[in-house]
Amino acid sequence: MLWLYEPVDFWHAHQPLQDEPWRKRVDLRNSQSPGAPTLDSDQGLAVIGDPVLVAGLPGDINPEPLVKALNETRVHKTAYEIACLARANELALLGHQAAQDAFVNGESEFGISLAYQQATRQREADAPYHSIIGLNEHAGTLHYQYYDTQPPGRPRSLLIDAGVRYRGYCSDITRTTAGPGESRFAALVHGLERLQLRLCDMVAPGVDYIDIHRKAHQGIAVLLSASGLVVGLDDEALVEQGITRAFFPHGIGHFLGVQVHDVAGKLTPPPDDAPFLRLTRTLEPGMVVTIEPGLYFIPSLLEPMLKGHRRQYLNTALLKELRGCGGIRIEDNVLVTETGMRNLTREKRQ
Ligand SMILES: [Mn+2]
Repeated sequence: MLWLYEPVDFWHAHQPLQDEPWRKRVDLRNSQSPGAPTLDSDQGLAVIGDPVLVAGLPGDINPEPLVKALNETRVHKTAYEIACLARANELALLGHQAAQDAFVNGESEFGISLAYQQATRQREADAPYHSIIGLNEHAGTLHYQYYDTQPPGRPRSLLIDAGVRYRGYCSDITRTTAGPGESRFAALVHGLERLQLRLCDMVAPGVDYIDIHRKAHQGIAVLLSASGLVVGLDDEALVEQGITRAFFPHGIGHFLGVQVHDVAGKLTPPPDDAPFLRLTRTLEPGMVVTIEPGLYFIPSLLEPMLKGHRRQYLNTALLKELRGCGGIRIEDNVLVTETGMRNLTREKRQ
C-alpha cells in the first residue's frame, strides 16, 4: 500500500503519477496529513527513512537487519530495473552528444549545461546529480561544481560527468573531449579510453571488483610511461611509489541503481591501497557497476611529487603543458550478466 501526501494546496501543483507498470501491484491511497497513516496494528512496524524526519514515529526506526536485507535486494537488478537503467543511459547519451557539439562550437560551461538539459529534456533539479562540466583546468577538480558563463579564450578540454533519471533509475556517464590542436592530450584521452574498454571487458561473474581497480592502476602506469609523462621507472614501481595514485586518486567505480552511488557496495572495508573505493565485492549476475578510470593533473597531488625524490621521473615540461587540460575521466555503466557483461552505455541503438 502506498500513501501519498497530497494536501489541498493552492501554492503548489501535484505531479500526477504516470501510468507505470509498478502501479498494478500497489494499492495507492491519498492522505491530507504528513503524519504516518493509521495502521490496524503497530505491532511489528518498522519505520525506514531519514532519521531526522522519522524520529518520534511509532515503531522500530531503521532496524539494521531489515535495512541491510532491503539494501541487499537492490544489489541484483531485475529485468525491469535493467530496462530502466538502459533507458537512462540512452537518454543521457543524447545529452553527452549535445554537450560535445556545444564544446566544439565554443560554448561556455554554462552553455554546455543548457545544451545537455535541452537534449535530455531534463532540468538539472531532476537529474540524478548536479552535472560536472569542466573546461580546461576545471576538468582536474573531481567534483567541480561551478559553471563559468564565459568560454575560455582557448578551449583545451571538456570533461562532462552527467546522467539522467528514468523512472527513478540513474545513469552516471563521463566523457572527455580534447580541444582543437591538443594532439598530446587527445592521445592520452584515446589511451585512457582503450584502457577503460579493457576494464569493462573484465566485468564478469566471479571477478573481484578490487582487481579491476588494481588493473586500472597498472594500465595507467603503462599510459604514463608510453606518453612520456613518467620516465625511467617500470610499471610496477610506478604503482608502488604512489605515482599512479597521484594521477588517479579515486576508486574505479561503484554500484548504480536508484541512487547514483547505490547501497551495499562495501560488505568489507576497502583495502589500504584503495581507500576511496566504494565497492569491494565479488561481481555477480544482475549487479550494475560503473567503470570510470581517470587521469588528472591535480596541482595539490602533483606538488608533493615535484618537491620530492620522485621528481626525477617526471617529465616536468610535459606536465606543465598538459596541466591546463585538467584531466580525463571516462565512465560507463556496466551490467554483470550470467556469462560476462553488457555495457549499457555503448549499446547499438536501433
Ligand atoms: Mn560514477
